[in-house]
Amino acid sequence: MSEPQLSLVFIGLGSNLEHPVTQIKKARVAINRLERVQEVAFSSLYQSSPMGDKDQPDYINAVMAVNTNLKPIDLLRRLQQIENQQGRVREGERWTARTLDLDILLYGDQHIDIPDLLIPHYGIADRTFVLYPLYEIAPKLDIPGFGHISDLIAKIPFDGLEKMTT
Ligand code: ROI
Repeated sequence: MSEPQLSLVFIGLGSNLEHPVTQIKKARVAINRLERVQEVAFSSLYQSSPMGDKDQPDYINAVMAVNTNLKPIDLLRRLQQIENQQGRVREGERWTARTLDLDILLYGDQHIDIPDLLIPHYGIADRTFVLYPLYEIAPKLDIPGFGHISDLIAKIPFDGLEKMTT
């Protein structure tokens, strides 16, 4: 049987616990070690104050582009394993601090709505800390159902987001 075709996939990375910059860099290495996943691009790191509960540390975020022929659900399970390896605790955790959050933002031009997985990611169009790093590595992107990334960027000020130099 032939392998499924390669898709270009964008992954959002976020951390605000246990040395967030190190968490993001470790996650990049771990994603690169996955079979059938190759890095295409990696954005700068961005620092921002938390969206949601304000009583938690600032976040570090980045976006990574990879080529993969893993099925979306298989990629999701592998990313969850990496989150768990990096000490993520999954209890009553919505909107609270985390060592590592890996979200599949886009999977080619596919629209996916299955349990555990909604793609494009629901926050893609209005989260500054997702949109700006995504724009940095894919300024010509068309986001299925949302439109061209430059139009989305134009609606969201680069507010409270700090591009890091290291
Ligand atoms: N806030 C910021 N700035 N960055 C995140 O990655 C992030 N992730 C989250 C919530 C708690 C919504 N807030 C965030 O899950």
